[in-house]
Amino acid sequence: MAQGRGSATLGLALDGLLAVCLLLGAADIAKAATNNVEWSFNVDGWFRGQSFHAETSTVMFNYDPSVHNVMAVDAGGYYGYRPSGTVYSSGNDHIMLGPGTNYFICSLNGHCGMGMKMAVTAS
Ligand SMILES: [Cu+2]
Repeated sequence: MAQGRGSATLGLALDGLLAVCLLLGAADIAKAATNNVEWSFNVDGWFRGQSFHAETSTVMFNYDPSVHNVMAVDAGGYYGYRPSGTVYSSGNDHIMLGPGTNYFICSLNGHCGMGMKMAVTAS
């Protein structure tokens, strides 16, 4: 990163701005920290149009673990229905969202191809 005269002052101003943003976002984060999903077919788009805070927002996946699971995959796994990632199978999985797009599928019995997948973007 290029640094010139006045960058220290700019840095302080940005720190202040960041603090204000964090304060303004606090109520929002508290309200939206946990997002419940009834994990089943056609859940894709459940959170469409909503914004999430990476590392503070979580998704709680509720489902019957005898017939479904949750697998965190990359974009290739999501679009290609390729099961390769971390598997969650408690039926009550609480997963923290990371920055960027978080992809989830059910890896059992071809369910991903039947719409049991979800992409959630956090920033
Ligand atoms: Cu399933």
